[in-house]
Amino acid sequence: MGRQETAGTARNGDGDISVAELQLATRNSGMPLEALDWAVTPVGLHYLLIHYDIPRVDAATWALHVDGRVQRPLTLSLDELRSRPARTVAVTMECAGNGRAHLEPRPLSQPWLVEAVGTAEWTGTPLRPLLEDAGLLDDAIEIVFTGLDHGIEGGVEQDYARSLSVDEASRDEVILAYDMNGQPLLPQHGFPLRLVVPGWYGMTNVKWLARVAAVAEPFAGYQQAEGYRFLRDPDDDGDPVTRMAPRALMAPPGYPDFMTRRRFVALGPCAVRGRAWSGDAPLTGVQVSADGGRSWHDADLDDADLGPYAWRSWSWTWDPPGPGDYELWCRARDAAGTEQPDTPDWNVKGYANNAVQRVPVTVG
Ligand SMILES: Nc1nc2c(c(=O)[nH]1)N[C@H]1C(S)=C(S)[C@@H](COP(=O)(O)O)O[C@H]1N2
Ligand SMILES: [Mo]
Repeated sequence: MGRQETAGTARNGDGDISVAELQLATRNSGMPLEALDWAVTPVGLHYLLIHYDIPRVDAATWALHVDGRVQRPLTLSLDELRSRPARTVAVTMECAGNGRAHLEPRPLSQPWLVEAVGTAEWTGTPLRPLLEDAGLLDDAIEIVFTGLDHGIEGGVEQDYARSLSVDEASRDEVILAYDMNGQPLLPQHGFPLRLVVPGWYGMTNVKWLARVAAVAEPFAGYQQAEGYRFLRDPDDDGDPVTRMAPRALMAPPGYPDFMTRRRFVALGPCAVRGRAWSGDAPLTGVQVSADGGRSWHDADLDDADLGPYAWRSWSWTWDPPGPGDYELWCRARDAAGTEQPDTPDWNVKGYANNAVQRVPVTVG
């Protein structure tokens, strides 16, 4: 590392990935795009994003504290949480930094291309009844969720923590999850307990949860007030990052070249498949282009089998006019009228870049 770099505070305009970025990229793995073939991502293929270190937690001594502006502070063991009413929700989770490495200049942080996504069946206990048992005081406006992991970011030493408004935290689908795809959470996914907020970008889903606290003031912690905001310039306050923008991804067809990952397919009709989601509004369509966005074709979109919070599969048959080099593009749109842009919308920290995926393919 030639110079000291701090994630999210510096920019790299020269196009080269630095050792500091590589160091993040080797810890935080993406979902290999061929795993789009699974409706529910096998746990080991789900993407990972860990800001600091993975805490080692002893479930026998761990407890969740529910306190702050409540009438009755609660302390719950993992067994007590598991004996409460349970709910399973299929959720597509995507890191807010997905797409960051395609931005120019590239914001310095985890350099995702498009692979920071996965879908899991999370089982846990709904949060709202727990807040009701604790009894929120009238002045409670937000709930702060704090993890056991600790580090320094933007010069601030902190426990990883995020907040939600009482209204958002009280939605039916918000759960405290202890199982992922029917198995106890793995250490890297937040064992023994994590928050799951369907529809929101990944940062909301606090792992290694230790404390749920009601507060009477807007939470001003780093991950709320400094991180995860859309900034046009570094001095901006910016709007908070919240729900996932629409995105379609394709499982690249054919087979890859090892180094470039360019795809090779035989001449003839080619099935192009993928999955698409939006955290803002229901999906209304997916389109594919094989000519650099000049013409678009409607893909078939499957039923929302996994429920409203998970991706849907799509497919389209491509009949290339002849041998040669092509680029396949895909894009999703949702009922809020949002469609993926051809080119990225740049912001200082590189969030929510949902520009269309481009897959180079050679037809032979
Ligand atoms: N405590 C804690 N929770 C966390 C994080 C973290 O670093 N610490 N990373 C967040 C981010 S940025 C993302 S994208 C998701 C990733 O969840 P996963 O690793 O299970 O896919 O967890 C979120 N929850
Ligand atoms: Mo993230």
